[in-house]
Amino acid sequence: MADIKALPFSFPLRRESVALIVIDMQRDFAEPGGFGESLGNDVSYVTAIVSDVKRLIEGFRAVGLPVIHTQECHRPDLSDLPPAKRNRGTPTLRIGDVGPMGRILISGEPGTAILPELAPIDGEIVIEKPGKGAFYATPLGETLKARGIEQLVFAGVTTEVCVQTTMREANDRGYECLLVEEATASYFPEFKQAALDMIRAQGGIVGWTAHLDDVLEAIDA
Ligand code: C5J
Repeated sequence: MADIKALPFSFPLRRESVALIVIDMQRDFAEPGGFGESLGNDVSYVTAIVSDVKRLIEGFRAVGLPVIHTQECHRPDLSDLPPAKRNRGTPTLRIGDVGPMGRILISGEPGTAILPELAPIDGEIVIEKPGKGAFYATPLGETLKARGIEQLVFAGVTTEVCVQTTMREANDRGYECLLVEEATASYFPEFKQAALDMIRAQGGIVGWTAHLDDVLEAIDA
């Protein structure tokens, strides 16, 4: 397995300790009528990356490397939803309300599900997370430790919110983090670009960024 061509410099890939983590590729963020659209967002930015996220997931599966999925969601009784999160902004639908795809961002509801094209397969870890970061109030840290995972390759949405928050959490916990440019999206292209730039600035202060083809080539080497 080769190093991955990346910015700000090559990523020192280690087969025995790497996993792909796909953040929140859920119907609620990608499909018309979901939570993302209720906040006034253009969801086509998210649907545009689905084929590249799929290529990345299939690349990891093909060489037997672990794939982890996250879902931003809450308990049906909303006991893990702080009022400050539920009441933020002026969305047409709030978390927990009934929308066209069931209750918004509630565990088990149709809209909360991962897009069918990217659905986890048997044996893959799925982490339900109530926050933007995937380490907060979840078993992710213990799960990674138990499997000896020390490097995380990131994909998913949105770049500057749940992806970047989780990368920062992971970076502070000692993980080496790499974000795949074509496999992440924001509802605001300029925010995606800014997040990529700030992650790899100052010698990779949060982590590395790389292109999809370079990641696929390295894991297959
Ligand atoms: C947001 C996410 N943006 N997955 N969630 O609310 O980035």
